[in-house]
Amino acid sequence: MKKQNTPLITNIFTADPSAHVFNDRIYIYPSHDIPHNGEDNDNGDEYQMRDYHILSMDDTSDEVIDHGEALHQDQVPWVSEQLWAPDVVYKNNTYYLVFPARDKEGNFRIGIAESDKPEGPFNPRADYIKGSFSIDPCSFIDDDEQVYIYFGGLWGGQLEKYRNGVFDIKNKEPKGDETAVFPKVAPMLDDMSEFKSAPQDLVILDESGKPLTGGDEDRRYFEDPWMHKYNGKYYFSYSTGTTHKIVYAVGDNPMGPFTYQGVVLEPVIGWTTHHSIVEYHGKWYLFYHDSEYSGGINHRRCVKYCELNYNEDGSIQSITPEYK
Ligand code: FUB
Repeated sequence: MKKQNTPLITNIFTADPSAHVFNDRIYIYPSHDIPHNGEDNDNGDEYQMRDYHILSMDDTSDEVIDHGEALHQDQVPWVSEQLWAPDVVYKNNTYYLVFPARDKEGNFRIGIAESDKPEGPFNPRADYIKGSFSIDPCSFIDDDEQVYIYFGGLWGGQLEKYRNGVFDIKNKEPKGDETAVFPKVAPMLDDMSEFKSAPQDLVILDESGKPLTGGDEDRRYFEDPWMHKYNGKYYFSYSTGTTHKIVYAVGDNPMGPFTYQGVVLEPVIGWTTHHSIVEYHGKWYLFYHDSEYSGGINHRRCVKYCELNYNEDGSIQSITPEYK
């Protein structure tokens, strides 16, 4: 396998890795950062991605394959700009690429593109998923084959502007003791055409059973949802945004509620942090990104990975990125 904690590829900048095992290989579905000299802002305007490249690797060599362009924004009728963090799910003998982008009105939506191969190319649907909004879709398939989409991101991702699925520019991020904005979850219909039911809050509780608050920036959800199962429990992990950590919560039901547990990954170089967790040949791995290779430029990120370990009680051993 490629050396851990080093960029998987450097021919292009990549971020937001969603890793899955298909056909005995690890496939990584990242965003493709475009270098430019524009300024960073809280709206995420610096993240100007226009296409997706799928990567793959296995444990027989240290080669990482860039499979080339798998989907471009010009192919997607409903998209105006910003192809952000994608994910993929395999069902119905089809690989469904689930991705966010701004629609023609400038609001983030979530679309689907299909392929019969894990690396694409992917054929996009003409319209986004009805009732979808915000960013960072994670598509999780449970043991009973039910697919769930988890999504949402604050600030540029517009999540705090929605209440019950309705956008209002006046809605603000909760502060102090106000209940936090939660990520959303929706089950998909079996044919993957639409949400089976309207997106609902994925509630995250503290150790005493109280919903996390907006002021609790070390623990409240910001963006980057990921779901995996370990020893029969559901692990929901995510970025805390302003405090730059990947943290996790555990639950017994994929629709929640979840109880906060601890830190998966301490802050990396760069403002954003984003991850996925995958099992391959009996070991668990964390895929993440940082801006070390570009000298700290927020929108020039590289995807990396490292091993992830559990304690006997099922808790995750926190990882601190090592920089020279
Ligand atoms: O890559 C653009 C955005 O940055 C993603 O949607 C967020 O998760 C953050 O990584």
